[in-house]
Amino acid sequence: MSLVNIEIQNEVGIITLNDSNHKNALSTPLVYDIINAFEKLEGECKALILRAPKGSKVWSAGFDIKELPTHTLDPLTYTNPLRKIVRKVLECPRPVIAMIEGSVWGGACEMTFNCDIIIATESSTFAITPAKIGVPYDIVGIFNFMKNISPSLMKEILFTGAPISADRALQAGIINYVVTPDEIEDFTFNLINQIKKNAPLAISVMKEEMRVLSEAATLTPDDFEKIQEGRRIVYNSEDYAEGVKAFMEKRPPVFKGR
Ligand code: YXS
Repeated sequence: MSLVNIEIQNEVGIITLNDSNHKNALSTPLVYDIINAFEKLEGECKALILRAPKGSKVWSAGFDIKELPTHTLDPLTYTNPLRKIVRKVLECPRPVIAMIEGSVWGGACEMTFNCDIIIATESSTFAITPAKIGVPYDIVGIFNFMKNISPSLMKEILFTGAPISADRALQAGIINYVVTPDEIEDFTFNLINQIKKNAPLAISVMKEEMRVLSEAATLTPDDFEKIQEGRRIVYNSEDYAEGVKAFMEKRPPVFKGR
């Protein structure tokens, strides 16, 4: 049974994350169901909406912490499901609109912030929590966040792990609109109706141009190796093991800096 609901309304594909038992945590099965939904819809729809069920308190709890590998394994490699779904969103030839209700956590923020347009309700919040769990977020993920978020705000969000409000995200230009829960569906479709009147091929190529240009970053091999060495120290640290263990045991972690 799929963990997402798929429907098409007036040439718009709607993908609803529906694994409420796990707070829509981006587990491998859920991510692969989302990817399959993209592949089913992107050829026959003019835009896609990524959403949770109406009235959700938690849009997505982020990466499935229960899937975080333990010691000596990099938790966020190129083939990791989170990496795959973010690439799918970025490479989808159609506009992908994130329709947010509730709280968005960790890797789910990376997925939603890299959608093309983000519309959230007033009470939505966004939190990126690797520091709370001791996870060495990968350089691609940090790069993806920095496309939309200024360095100082990114550091505040990462270092505190505290949620920011939809209004704060709007002020910072991370998301496009904040509306009421009653408005969000009509508002989203009205925006998409404007897009649908325009040339899909031109939109598709401009989306790809922006993806390619936004990823045109220079990084020396030495710097890359230095960062990977630093990440190896983190995912081999006692703190990383403690962070995951504390989450499982539902208690605050005690980090010792080693
Ligand atoms: O105890 P049971 O078995 O019922 O399971 C609980 C939680 O363990 C589970 N759950 C998760 N399982 C795996 N991965 C998750 N991310 C996750 N979040 C929750 O769902 C069941 C219900 O959770 P509970 O009792 O806490 O529900 P709640 O309504 O009181 O609170 C919902 C949340 C989402 C506010 C709370 O569960 C929470 O704070 N979850 C962790 C959010 C988070 O920090 N996500 C980041 C995941 S790591 C990630 O995305 C990146 C790798 S990184 O860390 O680098 O950003």
